[in-house]
Amino acid sequence: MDELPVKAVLDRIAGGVDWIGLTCTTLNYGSARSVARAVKARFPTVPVVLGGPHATFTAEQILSEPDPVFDVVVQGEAENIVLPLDQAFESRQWRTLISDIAGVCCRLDGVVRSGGRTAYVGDLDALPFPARQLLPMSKYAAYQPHTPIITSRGCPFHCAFCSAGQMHGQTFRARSAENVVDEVERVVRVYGFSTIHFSDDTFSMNSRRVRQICQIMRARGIKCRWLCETRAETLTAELLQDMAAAGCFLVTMGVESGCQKLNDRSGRRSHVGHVRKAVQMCREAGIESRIGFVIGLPGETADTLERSLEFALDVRADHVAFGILTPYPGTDIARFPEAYGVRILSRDYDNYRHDSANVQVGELGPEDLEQAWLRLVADANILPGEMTQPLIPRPKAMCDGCEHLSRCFAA
Ligand code: B12
Repeated sequence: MDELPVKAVLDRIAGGVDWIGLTCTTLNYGSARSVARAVKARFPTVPVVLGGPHATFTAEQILSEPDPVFDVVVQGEAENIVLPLDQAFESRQWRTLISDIAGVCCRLDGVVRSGGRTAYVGDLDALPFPARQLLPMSKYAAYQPHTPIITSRGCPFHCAFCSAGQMHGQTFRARSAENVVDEVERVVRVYGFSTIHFSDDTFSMNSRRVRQICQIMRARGIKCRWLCETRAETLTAELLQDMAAAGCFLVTMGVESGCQKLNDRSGRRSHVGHVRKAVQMCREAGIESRIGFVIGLPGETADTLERSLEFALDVRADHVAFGILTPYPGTDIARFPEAYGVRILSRDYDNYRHDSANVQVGELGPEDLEQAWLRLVADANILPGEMTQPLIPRPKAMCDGCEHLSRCFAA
């Protein structure tokens, strides 16, 4: 949120640090690398560690780059590995000390060695809440009224375009309702946020837990609004009524394609009929709905694109979002593109953006997909009064010469 120029970051590091940790998704890997390069140039002996979903699936590739700027890549969840890493970095022999830790990928004697994956955190309630006190929270609160809270990890589904299950495992692990509401209460009462974004992949995977969360929020008289992301088939009319009574104002669900066959082919294991029903139930409960589509799923044709548009217009959700298929590392589409009839045109992650395509899907090339995206966005938007601004501002392209560390919102 500070949007610090790289120089300011370097000045902070000059205050003295033992090691540097960076996170990134695929889209901002380039920014993470630029920062790491600047750090290495000025502080060559400070170990620089990269983690996160992109790093987890491309660790060996990252450390094999010519002129590598990262010393270590952590593969998987980090909570149980940060302390051993920290202790090892106190020693000059840290490379040898860390090379046997599960989840550490590093270079030892010029050879890249991967220690596999970290163990998943078993008891999420045992983790402390995010250390918001270390961040300029008043700036976040001034920028937008909502803040994210993650209440679960792991996804039992295996959609070909998503890596969540591979990243956090296929077993759903959730924090208890009390623990979740404790964090909500702190965020509302201490930091003054009025809106919570439950950013879980599938917030209502366990409906009993969500009911408990709602009940405890009401019992404690917590005054806030909230939104969540989930799968349509996990919702019922009763659950949505409970959620509305506890402050839920928006539910986001994936449709992916209006053509069920495409969803089946991507292993989506959810029916478009569920979404139609869930949107209706949301409306009856007084909750807005937002549905998301992926353009360019395996099997996509001009005809299936029309089906998605028809579905988007017909189902009458309050918000509609379209994204272009991106073969993120770790997804089945990135690993086995031929099996899905997809050709990946670039594995250079600097070319990956949320608004452009780098895949050929059957007859549809990147330009076809980009044009389809523009047309569907425009056509879906013409519904009078149905579309509103996205809740989270869309990042603009990095402005020329911009030194900001994250994608620039100011342009
Ligand atoms: C909340 C969320 C968002 C939020 C905030 C993003 C953020 N940067 O935190 C918003 C809505 C802004 C967002 C946007 C996007 N997101 Co998003 N998002 C998520 C979501 C649902 C939860 C992230 C989270 O907090 N997870 C919980 C924590 C505990 O897990 P974690 O982040 O992986 O971190 C753990 C480890 O990775 C590791 N770790 C992470 N960083 C570091 C650093 C160090 C030094 C170490 C040692 C370890 C380490 O330890 C952590 C604790 O265990 C994930 C899905 C998921 N279930 O993770 C997708 C996910 C991260 N998003 C994804 C994508 C694709 C996007 C977008 C590109 C979507 C789009 N088309 O615009 C944008 C990109 C934004 C950007 N520029 O980075 C993908 C990333 C895939 C990839 N290879 O990059 C994911 C994995 C979803 C998916 N199913 O594929 N997203």
